[in-house]
Amino acid sequence: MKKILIANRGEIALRIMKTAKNMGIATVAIYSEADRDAPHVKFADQAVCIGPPPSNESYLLGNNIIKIAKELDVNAIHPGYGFLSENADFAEKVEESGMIFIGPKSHAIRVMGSKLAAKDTVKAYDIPMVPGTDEAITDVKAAKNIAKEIGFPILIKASAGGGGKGMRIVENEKEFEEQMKRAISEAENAFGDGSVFIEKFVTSPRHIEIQVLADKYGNTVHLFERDCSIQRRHQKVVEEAPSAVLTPTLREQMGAAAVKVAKSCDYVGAGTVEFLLDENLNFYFLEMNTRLQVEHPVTELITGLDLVEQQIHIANGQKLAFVQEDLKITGHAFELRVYAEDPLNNFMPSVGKLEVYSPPSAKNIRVDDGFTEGMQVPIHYDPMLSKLIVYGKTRNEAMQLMLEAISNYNVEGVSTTLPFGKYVFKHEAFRSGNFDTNFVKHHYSEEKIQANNEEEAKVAALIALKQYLKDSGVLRLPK
Ligand code: MV4
Repeated sequence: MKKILIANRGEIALRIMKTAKNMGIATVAIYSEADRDAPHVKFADQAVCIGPPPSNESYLLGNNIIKIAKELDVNAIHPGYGFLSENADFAEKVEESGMIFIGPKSHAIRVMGSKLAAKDTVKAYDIPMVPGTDEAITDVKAAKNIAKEIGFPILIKASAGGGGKGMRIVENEKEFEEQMKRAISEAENAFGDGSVFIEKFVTSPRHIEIQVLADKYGNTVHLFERDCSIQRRHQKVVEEAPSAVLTPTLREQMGAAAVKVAKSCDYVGAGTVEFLLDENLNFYFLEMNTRLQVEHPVTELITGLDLVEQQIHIANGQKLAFVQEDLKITGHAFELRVYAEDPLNNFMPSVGKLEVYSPPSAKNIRVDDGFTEGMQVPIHYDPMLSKLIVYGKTRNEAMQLMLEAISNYNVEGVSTTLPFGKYVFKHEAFRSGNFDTNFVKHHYSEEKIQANNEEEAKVAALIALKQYLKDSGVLRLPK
């Protein structure tokens, strides 16, 4: 592999290019008109403008991207996350064009892109699943009877959904038919596929996902878990590895289950198997994400592996250089997603110019970003500014470092979710490890952040006053 094209933008494009450069592989960036001055464009060996700012006129135009790649003698395309990363047709076309798609085969993408096909595929592998139906519901009456058997609340999920899209909670029997009809028509409209199924609603789960790596020769390992329970409206906010609640035995069981899920669809490359973990530490398979994920850095820090390097080796046809027993967890890592959003105004996107942009820089702090001072935050894409990632020997040490890193992160010109992150990392429920996916709903309000800020403003004012009184000689403290 001599040259790869990165079919993405922002921090992940830059992240992938850095590894490629380290490996001596040339890089091609693509960019929309909104991203002319973006770091990923400057960092690449070559860069091609592919169209106007809207994604569906630029980053989502697979055929155009493939054409450009061919013209530039590109050997492989890395899709990053989002955009075309889980588009089976795109993966197929890349390979038909004689290039390598850095990711799994289209078969795995297709199967895991359908929740029902995924359930069907893993069926023979003895993977624990939430009680529910495993076929699309056609008969609402029959489905209601099943729901009664399972017990309310139940969750209606769209087969073509994922990441929380197309889900509906039904609290009781009375609502069932109405909600079911709505769910089907919504799925039809959103995904062009009205297939829905039901599951028992696990009310206070943790969201645990297992990173897997598989080469082309049937060797598959897991790289332990990430706990992604701190979410806001299905948007992950904080991720950590390892989880504060997994025992070594449970870790081994979930890891083994994840490897089986990967094998069930002949998975190749880096992938993630999502599970729910209930209060009694029962785990259930949810879905598999067939891409490199946003939160992959926490896994890199605790395993010492570069996941992009692994993806490239695998895509190149190399055998995994290690077996499961070679892998171990060292230390603890957190990732905080920093968004250009206002946590004091319902997380409204806060676009504008980064008048000041100064991320922290110190040992065991990693900032994956795609911005520099003076840049405009574009309105056309995800408003994530960066990922603030820290590493420590212990969970406590890493939490402490995160708080320091947040304090040393200066952004002016746009609002950011940094104060929200600070609130999380100071919260007792989070610090103790005693939290689930309802953390934000239960513990967060704008007033609380405001109170946090005011408390700090008071302390800062008192310190300034004391200094002033000292300097002016009014206050003399005994030695
Ligand atoms: C669930 C669930 C509870 N019970 N399934 C969310 C993302 C998608 N991958 C699956 N998700 C969930 N599936 C059952 N049977 C809880 C979640 C879930 C969630 C649900 C509502 C509100 C916030 C949530 C955060 C994480 C996971």
